[in-house]
Formats: sequence, structure tokens, C-alpha cells
Amino acid sequence: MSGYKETATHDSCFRPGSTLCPGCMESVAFQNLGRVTDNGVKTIFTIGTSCGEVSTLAYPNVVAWGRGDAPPEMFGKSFSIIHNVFESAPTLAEAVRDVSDVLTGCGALERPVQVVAMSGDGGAFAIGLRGLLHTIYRRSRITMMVLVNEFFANTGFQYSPAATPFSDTSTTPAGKAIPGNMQKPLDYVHLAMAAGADLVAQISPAYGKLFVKTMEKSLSLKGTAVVFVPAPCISGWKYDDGQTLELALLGARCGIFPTFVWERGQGGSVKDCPREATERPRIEEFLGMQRRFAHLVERDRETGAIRARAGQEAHLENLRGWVQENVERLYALGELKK
Ligand SMILES: Cc1ncc(C[n+]2csc(CCOP(=O)(O)OP(=O)(O)O)c2C)c(N)n1
Ligand code: SF4
Repeated sequence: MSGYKETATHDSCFRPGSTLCPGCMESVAFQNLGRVTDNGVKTIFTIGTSCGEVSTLAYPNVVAWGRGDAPPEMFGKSFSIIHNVFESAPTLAEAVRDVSDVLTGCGALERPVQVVAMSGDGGAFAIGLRGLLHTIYRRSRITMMVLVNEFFANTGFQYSPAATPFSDTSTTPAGKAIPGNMQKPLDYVHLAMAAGADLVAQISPAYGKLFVKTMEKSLSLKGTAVVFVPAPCISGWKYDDGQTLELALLGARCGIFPTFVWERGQGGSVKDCPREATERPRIEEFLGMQRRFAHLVERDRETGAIRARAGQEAHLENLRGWVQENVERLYALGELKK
């Protein structure tokens, strides 16, 4: 594995020209992953329909992938990216892995390749959950990166099973009838561990070094690695320009999506998010920056502090309870070795 500084000098295969919203966290994830995969091994990506796909690969108008001027004969620099239906990125990656291993085995391919599947959380946790779990269960040697923006974003910000409780989505509209999304998020970290992944992480590219290190480790494994990437979405979370990284760090530190890295056989840990609620930033700070929670919290005109709106106190307390449960569960999962 190369050091962070060295990786920063690699050629990213994600380049200018995408139509992702300015400030979308997905472009930061793609930039970093693009550099990590410039490691001398041919890369094959599969990408399910999602913002990350429709905004980077709408041939011939938008093609935001490509690595420098490397000629095709530079096998280690080359990569392929296969667009597929939105629920099937892991299944297709598994098929690519099997075919390429056979081709390498019989000498038709010069060297082994690395395979990375990418999808949104709607694709991974709703329609594609069965495919994702079976690919992990079969221990396929792929890295899966799930971009968790908590919506089906590119089709109109519908609720996904990763949506934070009480968030306003187009299918759980906050109003008189309901206070936004009333489901607790799916425990996807635990599911990936239970299905048999060798590495499971929840990490934002806002933690640059750890993100790169986790991706490098994922690519080096013999089994399945699953990296969940919390992805603040400026259009759906509705925050001001320039706040993407701040929200990514705050969301991790206050316990909404704590940073967590776990390896089978070694266990894991939660980073930068203390178990005690009093030692973490208040969740109100995170909620108050986003208009998807505007029905839940407001800024006190006198003190400037973010607080529950009148009548929403019980919902905020309920959310606080889920956050504590979430943090404690990840601490407990970190203790598991297998
Ligand atoms: C079988 C099927 N149903 C519906 C769609 C329409 N569709 C395309 S992408 C998408 C949502 C993708 O959501 P997610 O995976 O979370 O990615 P995001 O758009 O949030 O990046 C939907 C519903 C489709 N392409 N195929
Ligand atoms: S809608 Fe959200 S996830 Fe999609 S490109 Fe815009 S910021 Fe990114």
C-alpha cells in the first residue's frame, strides 16, 4: 500500500465534466477512489443507475471518467466502467470477477484485475438488497462502495431505507399527517458483517487519509469489502453552498453516521465519535443546517441556539434515542472479531 501523500499524486480516473451538483460529496469520493485505483492493476467498475451514474456517464454528452493520456497497452493504467440497472452493481461485479479470473487463469488476460461496484443507497438497500447480500455471502472478491445520500435522489428524492428519522422526503413529506420519515434506518453495517464481508466500513472522504487507507485495504483483500460512504446531498438535504465537508464531519461526530472500520478476524472501532452523548456535538447543530429538518428544529432568536420547534420536542427526543442506539451498536459491533 502506498502512503497518503503518494496516493495524492496518482492519476484519478474521475475528471472534470460531470453534471453532479456543485458541492456533491460523491465527486470527492470518486476523485479519491480514482486515485487509489491508479495502482498498476487494471480496474473494472460497475455502476448502477444513480446520481453518480447519470451525472458522470451520459454518453456522448457527459463522460467524466478517463485516466490521463495512458495508451490502451498500459494495462495497469487502464480501466473499464460498466453501466448497469440500478439494483445490480454488486451482482454484475461478481460476474466480472468470475469471468476475469477464468480469463486470467487460462492466460487470455495477462494479469488479475480489481473490481469495484458502485451504487446509491436506494439501489443497495431497497431494490438491490438481496443482490448485495448474496454477493457478500458468496465472498466474491470485489469492493463495493455504496454512496449513502439517504434518498433515491436522481428520481426525485424519495425515501430510502437509510433516511435519517424525521427527515422530509418526497414520499415521507413532513406536514400535519406525518413528521417526515418515521422508520429507523436499516442496520446495513451489521447486515454486511453478518452476510460475510471481510471488511465493512462507514467512512466519509472528509476523513481523507482514513478513507484512502480503507479503500486501499479493501482492494487488497481476498474476500468482499463493503464501504458505506455518507454523502451529503446539497439538493436533497437542502443546505447552503460550501457546507458539504462540515456536514459530513458533523454528521459523523454527532452520531448520525459515525466513522467505523471493521475487519474480519481483527475487529474494528468507531473513530471520532465518543460513546457518551455529552462528549459529542449536539445533533441539533447537524439538523439545523439542513432544510429537510426545518419542520423539526429552529434557531432561537435570542440565544442563537438550535432547538426543537414547539410541538416537536418528543420527535427530537426520539431521534436522540436512535442516535445513541446507533453509536452503541457500532461500538458493540467493533468488539466482534468474526
Ligand atoms: C427497476 C428500476 N426501477 C426504477 C428505476 C428508476 N430509477 C433509476 S435510478 C433510481 C433511484 C436510484 O437511487 P439511489 O440508488 O439511491 O441513487 P441516487 O439517485 O440517490 O444517487 C430509480 C428509482 C430503474 N432504473 N430501474
Ligand atoms: S442530487 Fe444530491 S447526490 Fe445527486 S448530484 Fe446533486 S448533490 Fe449529488
